[in-house]
Parts: sequence; C-alpha cells; structure tokens
Amino acid sequence: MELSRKTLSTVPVSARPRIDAPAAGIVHLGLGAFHRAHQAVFTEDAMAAAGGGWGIVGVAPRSPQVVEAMRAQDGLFSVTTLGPGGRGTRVIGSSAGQLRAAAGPDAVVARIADPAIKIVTLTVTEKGYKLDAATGRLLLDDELRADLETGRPPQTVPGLLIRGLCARRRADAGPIALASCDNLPANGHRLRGLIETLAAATAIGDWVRESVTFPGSMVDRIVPATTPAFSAMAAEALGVRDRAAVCGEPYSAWVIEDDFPAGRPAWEQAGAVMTDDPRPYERLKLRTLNGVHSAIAYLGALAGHTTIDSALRMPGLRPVVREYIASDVAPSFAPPSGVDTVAYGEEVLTRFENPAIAYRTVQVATDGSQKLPQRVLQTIQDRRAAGAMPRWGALIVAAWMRFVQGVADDGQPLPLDDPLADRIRARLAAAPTTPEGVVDALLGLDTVFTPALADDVELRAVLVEWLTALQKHGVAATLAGVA
Ligand code: CS2
Repeated sequence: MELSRKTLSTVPVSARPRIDAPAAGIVHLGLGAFHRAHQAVFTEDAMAAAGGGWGIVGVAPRSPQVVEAMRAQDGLFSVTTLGPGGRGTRVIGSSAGQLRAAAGPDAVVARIADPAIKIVTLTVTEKGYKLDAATGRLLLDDELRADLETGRPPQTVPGLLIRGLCARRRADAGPIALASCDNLPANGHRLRGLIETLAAATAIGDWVRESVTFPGSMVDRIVPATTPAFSAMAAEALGVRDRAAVCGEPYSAWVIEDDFPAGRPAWEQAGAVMTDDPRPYERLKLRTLNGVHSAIAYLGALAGHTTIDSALRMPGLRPVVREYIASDVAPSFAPPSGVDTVAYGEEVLTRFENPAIAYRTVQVATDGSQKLPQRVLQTIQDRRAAGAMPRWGALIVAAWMRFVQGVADDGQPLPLDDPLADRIRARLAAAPTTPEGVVDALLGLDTVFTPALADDVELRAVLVEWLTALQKHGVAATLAGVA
C-alpha cells in the first residue's frame, strides 16, 4: 500500500499530519529533500499552531519523479528524524499542489500571479540564481538571455520569477514576498539585486520596488539524499510505502527577516526566529558549518571516505578543523550577539558526527565553484585584509584544487559535478601539472576568486605548499604531519 489521504487512516495516529489539506498561500521553487524536511515542516507546525491558508504549491524545476510521487500520494510525504540513538517518522500535510516547471512554466507563472499566493520561497541551490559567486553580481548567460529576450517558456529561475511578477502586476494581484532559502550570503539582498536588475529592463521596475519584498533567511538542517534504506525505514514506521520520503537530523533552525507585505504563517510558533536582520546568522552558519562541511568533504573524499562522519573520524582531521574554526573563521567576523563561534563550531562537529545521517562527501563536494566563495574564500579574504595568513583555510582551497583534478589518493576517480566543470577541466588541461601550474590555472577562475585573492602572492605560495604536500603524500600523511 502507498501513502495517500485514503491510506492515512492506517498510519499510526502520532505520525499523521497535524493539519487538514490547507488552501494554497505559498509557491515554493525547488521541491527537493531539503525543502520537504525544512520549510514544509515549519509551515505545517505554524498552521497547526495558528491556522491560516498557507499550503505550499511545490515546483520542481526539472525532475518529474518527485512531482509524480507526491501527486500519487495526494501531496503527502514523510520526514524521518535520525537521531544518534533513535528515530521518528511523521507525515507532512502542508503541500497544496505540485508543478513541474519544465513541463509547464505557464502554470507556475499563473500561480505566482494568483492573488491567493502571498509568498514565493526558493531552494534552487547556489547555481540557480545565475550570479557571479565571487561578487554576487548577475551573470547574464545565454540561457537567461534567451528567457528574457525571446518570449520562450522560461527555463531559468530568474526568468520564471520575472515572468511571474509581470503576470502578477498585470493581474493586479497585490504585494508579494520572494524569500530565498538558499545558502548564499545576504540571500535576500542578492535576490533583490537580481530581480531589480532584470525588472529595470521591463515595465514593472517601479511596481517591484513598491510591492515586492525580499526577506533574507538563514536555513539549517542536515538533510541527506534519500536512499532505499531510508525509504525502508519510513515504510516500516508508517506501514505504507512513501515514494517521496525524506530524512534529516534532529536539529533544525530558521532565522527569517520579518518582511512579508501580504502576511505570513506564524513560523515563530513553529520554532523559527523572526528578525530584522538575519545576515549575522547567515555568515556564522555559512563560514562555520558550511565551510567546515566543505573542508571535511574535500579532504575526506580525497582520503577515500564516503561519508562525512567517517571522514571526521580520520586521524588528524578533527584537530585541523578545530584549528580552522578557532584561528581563521572565528576572527574573520563578529558573530550574532550572545553567540561564541568556537562553541557553535563544536556543536556543528557533534552534528556532523551523527552516524545515522551518512551524508556523502561527494554530495557536499558538488558545485564547489559556487560554494567556496561564501564558505571559505570570504573568510580567507577578511583574514588577509587584517594582515593574517589563514593557513587552514588555504589547506581547504588546496584540497578543492586537488579534488577537481578528479583522482583520490588511492587512485580512484572522483566526480566533478559543477557548473564550471568544463572551464575547470579546460584550464587544468592547458596548464603544467605541477602544483604551481594547477594553483595558477584555478586562481584564474574569476567568478570564484576575486582579484584580491588571485593576485595575493603570499597566499599563492601557501596554496602551492599545501597542494605539494597533498599531491606528494596524500591527505592522511599531510594531516599526520600537522596534527
Ligand atoms: C551542505 C549543506 O551539501 C552541502 O553543501 O553543506 O547542504 C548543509 O547540509 C546544510 O546547509 C545544513 O543546513
């Protein structure tokens, strides 16, 4: 039997949704596992506590599987929380429809123009925004240009949003909030910059300035890709099969800028923090949690570890990431008041150690060209500007530089899954294979490294030193040498 409204009566009472099928109030772009285990849960809990028609119309940009699975299940799916010592599964009922953008962008545009919709939230990953990762400025590539200039059905997220906003303006459907929930620095400001730049070329520039807000947010929950083993756990707990099951760690946090001109769910009643400025929390999380996640991913994958928790247990890695947090990350910014970055970092390491999550190193390692700038490079740049040499940060960059060459320490191939993969491969192929050659080739990626970093000769020397050690001795021996 499969999960659906009909079979819900066979699911244990404690695992059933806490609300009835809600009316739609939100469109969400990016129907992946993270959204289902994060915003969908907060929104259900907010409606259970305070009511409101805030059902979520989920839009999958491309993948048909999740849309088909959720439609077959009347929008229901389960979230299994994986604690180190036990687990729990609940069905989430906050969905109010599923659309696949690639199959019918007009339906998405029509939803954004629907007066019932008051909020569009986004989890489209860093690369979905078409921004220069180093500077945050718009990258008008061929795909986006075609969306804007040809009137074809939009294929990019910015193209879809602009089309939706134009339709909303025409329909006089009222103000709306566009809320980025991606791991980008100042994500609200970046989305505002992107949309205002594109809107300026249309007739809706003034309306966007008056009627559209861009609340920023810090989102946090470790949500691994669902495996057959996780689906089996959900089926066992529910007594029915769930083709859209997701799982996540017990920890879950959301800090959101309170700027919703047409109303919002009572997310604060679901444990979210509403604030005037989420950026200090974003920076803390991006530089500490995500920066360390990427460090463990690159060093761990090179050393042959498939999961984050097993990589973190490799001799020497934990002391190195602790040093990184204390010496490089913590001094690079002022944390939110009352927060100690080193103590926060310790909590993060405990979360990473949870063996039930089995988060894959190669999953975190994807899209490094989009992730490294805010996770590691801005830390390095701030420390360099203060006259310090962030050695541990340089080790992480050198590990990425070795990772993108595609071979682990034991000779096994490593996947390069990155929107800049072709550029990275071409630059490497044209350069000498010496550590100097590799460092120079990759420092030349100008949407990754700002001129301040690319022209820093002392930093270059430290990168060459680390890459030499990694190439000659491998990760294990390099860590043993410094621990
Ligand atoms: C991870 C994040 O895959 C990755 O790049 O670093 O998805 C991380 O698990 C989340 O940001 C945690 O909130």
